[in-house]
Amino acid sequence: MRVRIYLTRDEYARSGTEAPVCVVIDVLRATSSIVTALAHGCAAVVPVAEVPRARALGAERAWLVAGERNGVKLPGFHFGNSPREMTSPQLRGKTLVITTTNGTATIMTGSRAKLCLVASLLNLSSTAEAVLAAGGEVAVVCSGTEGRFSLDDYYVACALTTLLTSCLEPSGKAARRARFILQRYPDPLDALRASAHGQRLQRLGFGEDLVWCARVDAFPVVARWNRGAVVASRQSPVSGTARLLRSMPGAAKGRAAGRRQSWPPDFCPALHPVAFPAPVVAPYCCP
Ligand code: 3SL
Ligand code: MG
Repeated sequence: MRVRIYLTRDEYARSGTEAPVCVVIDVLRATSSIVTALAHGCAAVVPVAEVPRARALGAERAWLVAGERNGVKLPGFHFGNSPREMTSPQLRGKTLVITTTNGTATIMTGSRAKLCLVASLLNLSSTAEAVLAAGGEVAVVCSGTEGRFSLDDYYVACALTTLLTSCLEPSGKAARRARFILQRYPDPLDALRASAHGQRLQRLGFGEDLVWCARVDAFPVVARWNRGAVVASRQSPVSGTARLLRSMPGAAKGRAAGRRQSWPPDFCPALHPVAFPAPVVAPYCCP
């Protein structure tokens, strides 16, 4: 397995990589919102880049519509882009169209890969398990903010790649950098709060969204692109890697009231013999 982190959508697009697996991250807030919606029974989430297109699809197909520009809900839309809105019973069994500043465009770019997964902290281990099951070359794509590096997305990319390679004793600069970031922010909420976009969201009054988005493994959902929409496949409760990853100290319990998580967990060599074909040695790199 080869894992490479792309710091922005443009960097990924320019690279021309043909990695068969692409994991898209916009933890604040598009991918967290999509994962939350799917975890609460939404049948499919259709990401679109443009506001008029979202509006038109909503009207033509009687789909629910969500989205933001500058962080704020768009006029006439059913929902903004707060993941906490995505628990609404209105979404159960329905299709939701969503347009956001960055995240939805990044998903569409990543959707050209054979397998495109939508990741957040909320579904971190589930995503890791799906990636391990797929194997091969993996592009982890951070949406970034306004075309630039964004700590919030990079933190999730580091957490994911560290999980993926934890049993492989990764060496090298990139792996060390990822571990450094996780050690610098043992609590994911601190990383989200420290990021420029996190600070902006807090100023806009969305501080509680950061708390929501920081809950590691709150939902056992694999969110994957399937013919024009993001859909969920729920994991079997007995599946190998996810169960092992979740059993790691502090990794899985989410953010219980007032309890600080210990993250990253101690990476345990016992993770090595998982239910998948022996993990292939992972050259591990990022720019
Ligand atoms: O850029 C995006 O896709 C959004 O998630 C940004 S915001 O958090 O809704 O402002
Ligand atoms: Mg973002």
